[in-house]
Amino acid sequence: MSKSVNRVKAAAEATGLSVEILRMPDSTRTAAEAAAACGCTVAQIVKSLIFKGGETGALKLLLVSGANQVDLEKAAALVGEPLERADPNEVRSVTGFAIGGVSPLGHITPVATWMDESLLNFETVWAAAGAPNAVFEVKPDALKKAAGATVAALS
Ligand code: 5CA
Repeated sequence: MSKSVNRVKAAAEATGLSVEILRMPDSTRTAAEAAAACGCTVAQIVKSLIFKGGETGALKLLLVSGANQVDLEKAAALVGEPLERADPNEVRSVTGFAIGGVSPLGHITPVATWMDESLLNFETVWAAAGAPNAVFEVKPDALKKAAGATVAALS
């Protein structure tokens, strides 16, 4: 397993969450590809979207269902500053993950995290595990706890 995938596993285990990381034969880079590979609905895919605070410059992680778009006004109000899309190079240097494999867990630098409440409607969801073909299945409440996420309406 690659370093970044190992980091996801270690971060999960450090919070008491045991995850089985699957390396898929096909790409899981996008929510649609991940859903096809995992045999679940797109809505059960957790998008790990990195935004940048317009005032502080700090990166923020928003966990959103693959079926939903982030409502940036709602998210900015929760985060407390305007949000802009983060630059892929900065995403990689701060989280240690490339776009398409950004995981909710295991960032090199801690990133404040919010989770869309709609994800809690599912028995399980699937999230990226640090590579564009690596995923894990998890109960949404367990993901919330492991990621230290604040649950809110983000979409
Ligand atoms: N592995 C899947 C989920 S298991 C995954 O990572 N999906 S994702 O939605 O979280 O990651 C892709 C997201 O990266 C896209 O939805 C998009 O918001 C973002 N993205 C794609 N290209 C760029 C880019 N050039 N700059 C910043 N963000 C990007």
